[in-house]
Amino acid sequence: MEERLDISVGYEDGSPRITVVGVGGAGCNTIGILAEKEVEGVRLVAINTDRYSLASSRAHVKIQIGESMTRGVGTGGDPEKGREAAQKDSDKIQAALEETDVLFIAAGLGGGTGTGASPVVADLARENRILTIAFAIMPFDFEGPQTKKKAERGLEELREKVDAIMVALNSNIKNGDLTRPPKEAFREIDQLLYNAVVALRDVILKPSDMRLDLSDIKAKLSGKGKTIIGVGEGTGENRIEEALEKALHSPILERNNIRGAQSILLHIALGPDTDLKSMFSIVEAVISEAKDKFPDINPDLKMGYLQSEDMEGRVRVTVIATDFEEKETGGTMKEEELVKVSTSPGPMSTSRVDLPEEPEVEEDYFPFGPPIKKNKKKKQNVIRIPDRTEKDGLLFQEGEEDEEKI
Ligand SMILES: Nc1nc2c(ncn2[C@@H]2O[C@H](COP(=O)(O)OP(=O)(O)OP(=O)(O)O)[C@@H](O)[C@H]2O)c(=O)[nH]1
Ligand SMILES: [Mg+2]
Repeated sequence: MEERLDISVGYEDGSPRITVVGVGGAGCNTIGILAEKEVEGVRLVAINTDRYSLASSRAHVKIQIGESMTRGVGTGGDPEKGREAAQKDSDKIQAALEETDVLFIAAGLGGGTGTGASPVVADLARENRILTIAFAIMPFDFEGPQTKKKAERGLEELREKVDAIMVALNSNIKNGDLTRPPKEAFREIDQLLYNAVVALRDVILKPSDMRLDLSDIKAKLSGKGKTIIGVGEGTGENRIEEALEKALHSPILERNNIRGAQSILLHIALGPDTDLKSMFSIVEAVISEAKDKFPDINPDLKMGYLQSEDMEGRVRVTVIATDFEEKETGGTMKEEELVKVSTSPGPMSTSRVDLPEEPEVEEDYFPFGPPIKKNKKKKQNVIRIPDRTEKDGLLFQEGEEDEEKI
């Protein structure tokens, strides 16, 4: 197999360097969305034992590992073989990581290559002091207890070796629209990785009016564990609720809210028609959600924003939430304290991040996993948007608050 190890490939001159590595079958498939959409300024690396999977990859750099052990056909679900294969070819992986500042490792867990080789990639990244974010995809329930066990072990190992981790659940695909073609549904998972990578790239690389840079990202993510990187875009009258809903409540991630997050990085892109008050209502909604059930925490939030003409009528919210407090100390906020936000995009939506509407499903529609409950009613997530800007000019003050329905 022809391997391209030109290490300058994929990056923009003089900018922080982002590398996305896909490991194993699922990892290589998932990074495909970045190649397909021709994301610039990001190096794509495909690592696999399976030469056939690599042949169809459009990554900038392709690395076949463990040829002598697997003869190019995968590990047959053996993580030990996956690990050994990566260790044997660690010099190639090391070369592909050279000069990287931020690394994403995408892998499906439960098989051999992704589960066994991705911790080796994480070790190499750590040795090179690269900020590393893992994007782990957990198997479907129907793949059985052995696969689940392998995946869980792999997840624990990976968690210890990376700075931050996003966990997507294949099983959650069935919470979406079941009448979609399967490829479209799986793409929703790929889209989460895409959103996270592009969000980080844009936050770091694109000029902003109030800018966040690589050191902000490092400070927020280094050694932080569970992470949510959410991006949402809204258009028209309800653009703020729509953008927040999409950024904060992914139906696919293991964690679909930012409650308890003590460290938040927020970037808001807006047009001249979105006013300061609206911008601050986004900040406060994010803080409110983090404090929901965790009234004692005081999230540390760093914000950047970009105002541009081409965002007229639109708002894009990027939230990177980490450092989750797990022990709840309070109840959920009362209904009347919350602004309800429908999960469906508004009629004018041209959003980049197309999350599905909550489907109407019948009990036995999906053939896998535990039976799905009837769900005729559209679920509503809630986001609290308090507003104190007019009253006392203090945005982050504790205490009583008005509420605004926008
Ligand atoms: N979302 C998504 N999940 C996938 C895809 N392919 C596989 N998976 C999931 O990822 C898990 C691991 O599968 P693979 O990535 O094919 O396995 P591998 O890492 O290549 O390991 P071996 O082939 O056993 O060496 C599976 O149990 C599936 O749950 C994919 O294209 N998309
Ligand atoms: Mg494979």
